[in-house]
Amino acid sequence: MAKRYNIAVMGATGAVGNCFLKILEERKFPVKGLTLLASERSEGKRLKFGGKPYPVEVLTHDSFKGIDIVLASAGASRSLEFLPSAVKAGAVCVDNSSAFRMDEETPLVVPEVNGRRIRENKGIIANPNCSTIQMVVALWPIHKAAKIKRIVVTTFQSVSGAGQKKVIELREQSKLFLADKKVIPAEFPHRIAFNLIPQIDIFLDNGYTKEEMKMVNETRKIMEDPSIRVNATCVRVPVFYAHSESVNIETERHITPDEVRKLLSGAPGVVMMDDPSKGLYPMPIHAEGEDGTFVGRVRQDESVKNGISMWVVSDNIRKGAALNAIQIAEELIK
Ligand code: NAP
Ligand code: 3JM
Repeated sequence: MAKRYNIAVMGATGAVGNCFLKILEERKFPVKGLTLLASERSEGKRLKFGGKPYPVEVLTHDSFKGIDIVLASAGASRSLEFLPSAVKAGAVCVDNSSAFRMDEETPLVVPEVNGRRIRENKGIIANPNCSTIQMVVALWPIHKAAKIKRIVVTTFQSVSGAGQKKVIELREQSKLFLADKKVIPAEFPHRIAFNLIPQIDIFLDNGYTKEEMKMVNETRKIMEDPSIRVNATCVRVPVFYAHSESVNIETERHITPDEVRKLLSGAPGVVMMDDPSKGLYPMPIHAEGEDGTFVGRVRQDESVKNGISMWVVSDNIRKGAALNAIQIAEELIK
C-alpha cells in the first residue's frame, strides 16, 4: 500500500487552517493521522475531516512527536517559536508565515516556478505571501521568455487575507453601514466597508509597508534574480475572497500582448481570461474557490520601450496560502 503520512495543521481553526483541511480532502492527500493545533481559545473544539470529528489540541513544543509533515498557519511568531521543535522531532514543515521566508537556509517555493528547491530544505519550506504567489505564477513564463527588469504592482487584497475575524468584520460593518448605524472599526485600523485602506501590515522606515516589501524581496528570491526591481502598493479592499493585482512590467526583450497571451495560455497554474470586447476579464467572483491564477487585460504599455500591463486575480486562501503549501507537500512525498 502507498505510504500515508501523519500531518499536523498548526492554526487549524483559522481561515487558512480550514482551507488546509478542505484541500487535503479534495486532493486525497495520503493522510494517516491528523493532529489539529491551535491556541487555548480553541480547546475542546472539534473540526471535521473526511466526515470524522477531530479534536483541536493546544499547540506546545511537544505537539510534534511522530508527525511527518507540519502545515503551519498560526502566525509568524508561532512559527518562529514552534517550528524548530517540529524539525527537531523529525517533521518537515511547510510554513505559511513570513517568519523564515528570507532565511538563506529556507527554500521559498511556488511549485510552478521553483519547485526544484523543495528538496534542498533543512526541515522548513516557506510558502510566500499570497500577493507574491499569484504575481510570480503569472510573470514567470514572461520572465523566462523576455527577462523582466522592473515590476510595478498595485494590489487589491480581500479581507480574508487578514484572517477569519476580518471576514466577519466586513460583513458586520456592511450591515451596520447600510442600516445607517454607527460603524466602529475593531479589527481593521479604519472602516473597511465601502472604503479602501492603503495599509497592509506595519509601516517601515522607507515609507513602504511590510506587505509591500514582502513582494519586493520574495519575488527576487523566488525568481532567483536579485536585479529585478519591484515597486509595490498594497491596498485592502472590501472584497471577501480573492486578491486582484494591476501588474506593469518592463522587459529586456520586446514582447507583444499576443506573445504574452500565448505564453500564458496553458502555463502551469494560469487561466487566461482576456476578451475585453466581450467584457471578459478576471474578477474576484471568478477566482473565489478556484485553484487558478486568472490573467486578463494584457496590453502594451505605450509609455516605455518594452512594457506590458496586465490584471491578475487569484483566491488568496487557496493558491495564495493553503493550496500552494499542499502542492509543496505533494512534491515532498513524491
Ligand atoms: P486566522 O483566521 O486569524 O487564524 C489564526 C490561526 O492561528 C487560528 O487557528 C488560531 O487559533 C491560531 N493561533 C493564533 N495564536 C495562536 C497561539 N498563540 N497558539 C496556537 N495557535 C494560535 O488567520 P489565517 O488567515 O488563517 O492566517 C494564519 C497565518 O497564516 C497568518 O498569520 C500568516 O502568517 C499566514 N498566512 C499566510 C498567507 C500567505 O499568503 N501565505 C495568507 C494568509 C495567512 P485560535 O482559533 O485558537 O485563536
Ligand atoms: C499574512 O503573526 C503574524 O504577524 C502574521 C501576520 C501575517 C502574515 C505574516 O507575516 O506571516 C498575516 C497575513 C501574512 C503573510 O503571508 O506574510
